[in-house]
Amino acid sequence: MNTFDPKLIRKDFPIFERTINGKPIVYLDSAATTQKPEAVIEALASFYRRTNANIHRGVYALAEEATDLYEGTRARMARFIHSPTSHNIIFTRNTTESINLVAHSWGRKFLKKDDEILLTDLEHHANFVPWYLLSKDKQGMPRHSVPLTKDHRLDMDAFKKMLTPQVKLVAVTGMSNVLGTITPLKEIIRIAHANHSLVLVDGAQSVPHLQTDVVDLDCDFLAFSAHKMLGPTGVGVLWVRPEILEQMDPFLGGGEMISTVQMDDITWADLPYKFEAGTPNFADVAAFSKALDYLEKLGMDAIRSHEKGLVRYALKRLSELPDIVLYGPSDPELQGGAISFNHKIVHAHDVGTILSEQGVCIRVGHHCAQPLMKALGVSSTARASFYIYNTEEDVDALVKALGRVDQVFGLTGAKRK
Ligand code: ALA
Repeated sequence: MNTFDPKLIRKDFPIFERTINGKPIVYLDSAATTQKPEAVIEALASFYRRTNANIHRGVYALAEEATDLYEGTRARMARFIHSPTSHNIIFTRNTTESINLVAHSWGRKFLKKDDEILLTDLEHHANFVPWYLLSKDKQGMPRHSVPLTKDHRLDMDAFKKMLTPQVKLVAVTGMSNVLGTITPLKEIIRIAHANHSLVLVDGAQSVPHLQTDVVDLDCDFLAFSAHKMLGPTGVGVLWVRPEILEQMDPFLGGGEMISTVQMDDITWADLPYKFEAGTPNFADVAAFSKALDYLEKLGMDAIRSHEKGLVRYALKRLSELPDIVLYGPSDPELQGGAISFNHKIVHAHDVGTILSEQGVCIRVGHHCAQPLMKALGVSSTARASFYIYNTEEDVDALVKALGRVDQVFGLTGAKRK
């Protein structure tokens, strides 16, 4: 595929062949999970049909083939995020588990009671709760949160002031799952490193949508999930700077992560296996490489450019609606493929339900980001999020369905005033 054409792309996604209540699916919830192309679905089915055997243990050909597919995805992933090495890429269940692994294996070992963790008001609970738990374990180790500017960007002046010498870790999202706000990661990491703070990036939303180069970024930890980037569910990724990973203690204990076990003497397996206890999700990891192939073939820059165009169009269309309040930077240069909004009169849950009747799938609620809801002064928002298969027609369908919300609530014409 040489030119980026979402209408052609859609043909690779079998789910768009079906209808709901006779209506085509307008899928605007890719920040929650993306749809899967035929190549990924087929790779998963084919793994079970033709290759299924447990990895790393068998000496027979089938097990070696399965192991090669699993390890092939690890190598493939290294290329995707421009990591010079792959032994520092760990497969987990999801972004949440990746961040918990860091809190447990690095945080518990290296952070002390008086150290501080700097978070931001944009964080998903996945990058909030593990640090809360760690702080409780460390007799109330302080955590602070960088506020937002009025236009819902990260307040970089506040960040610089809050980055005291006590801050040992900055844990920050690359892109807000609620507002789409893209954070200036390179600048944050440069400033944090000058302060001798490490940086964990929650890349759950940024890695699927933006070109990610761990060397250029210079982050210390990067966590993200396969299912938000065309891959199967149940696969998370954690990239750690090798010299840090080498010093970290195991997270889960069990089979596969040991070298030798005696009653009172255990030695750990080499990296990355020390951090992959038990039978991993090898079938889904094997299929994940087809998602990476698909994204790489399209090109991450082309994906970003497509989403920027969609966000620009959606912001324009939504801002023309009199009862819609938009949150986020409202600038496609600073905003990834997610837009949060509320109806001035109708609750987000009602909006979501009426949109669903029109075949439009959006997410409503607090989006696992309650500190952000508090900062915005709302309890919930409606969120439309985009990916490679979305078109301007999907945005038009969203706007039309919002018109239906007005109709249902009798808010058309003079009644609105
Ligand atoms: N974190 C996902 C979302 O924002 C589930 O929808």
